[in-house]
Amino acid sequence: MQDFSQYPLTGWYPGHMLKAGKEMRGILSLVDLVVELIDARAPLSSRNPNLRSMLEQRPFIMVANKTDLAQPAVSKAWEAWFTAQGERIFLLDSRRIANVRGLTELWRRIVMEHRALRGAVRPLVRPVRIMIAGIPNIGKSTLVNHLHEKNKAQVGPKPGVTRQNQWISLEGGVELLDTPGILWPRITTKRHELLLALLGSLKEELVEPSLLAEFLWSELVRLKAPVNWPDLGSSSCPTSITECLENLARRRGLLRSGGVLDVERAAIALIKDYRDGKLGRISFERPPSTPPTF
Ligand SMILES: Nc1nc2c(ncn2[C@@H]2O[C@H](COP(=O)(O)OP(=O)(O)OP(=O)(O)O)[C@@H](O)[C@H]2O)c(=O)[nH]1
Ligand SMILES: [Mg+2]
Repeated sequence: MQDFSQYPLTGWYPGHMLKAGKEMRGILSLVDLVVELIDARAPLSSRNPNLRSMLEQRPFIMVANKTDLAQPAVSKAWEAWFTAQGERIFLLDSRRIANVRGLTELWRRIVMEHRALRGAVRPLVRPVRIMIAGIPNIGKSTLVNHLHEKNKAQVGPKPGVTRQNQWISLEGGVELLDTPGILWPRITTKRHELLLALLGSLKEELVEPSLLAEFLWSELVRLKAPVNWPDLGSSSCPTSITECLENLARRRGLLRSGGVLDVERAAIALIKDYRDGKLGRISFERPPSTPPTF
């Protein structure tokens, strides 16, 4: 595995996340269920390590989102792995409405079961309150909008779109709380940070496209991902990032003045192709003891 530890960490943890994290602690006492969205492509790296300690006995479910960008067999293996650890997990492509149906009913049921277990005798007369949490750009607001026919939450392909908590009432006695995406104060390895950047959860300007493209290429090599290399101008998996970007620049006609290959633009194009799903479905993490499936 290529070593990226020589690059400094960005340490991105802006004020609005600190504030949102504090608010989340306060609001948790008001909610009946916490739903954490994680990224199906990297379920461990996209979990907030601090969230569990804040829950205080509140029921909790993970939703592995963006499954359309992950390898289905790996996502299934993750589902089995988390379930074996006693965690509740649901696989989701939150842009597809059919997959979302039934989700709130499941959540309601979990809340009712939890209340029954804790000896609640009276039925809940107020709406069930559900907090949707997770890292930036993971799809929280997209999911909330699918559950609410009027698309109330603002969404966008960059981190930090939602800046404030927003309660959204659904039919059937459910209130959803859309929250701003938050990271945690200390991400300790550059690899972890680059992975979050690739998933789109780090502010775009913080990581040079050339470095992010190199990280992506090194992951494609590590995972032996079945990329259609000829589409990117290489006959097979290139042996260096330079070769990869030069071939891509040549293929796409990305030139600077004087006919020099524009590898900077090629880096941006490679990242975009990946994020648009054009390099195929790639899972960056596999459950421990699961053999690679490529
Ligand atoms: N491929 C794919 N894209 C998705 C999915 N869900 C959401 N997206 C896209 O991810 C981007 C971010 O979605 P948002 O719903 O704004 O994410 P968020 O978690 O609310 O982000 P913040 O408000 O910044 O924390 C958008 O471009 C969505 O279209 C999914 O299941 N698959
Ligand atoms: Mg949002």
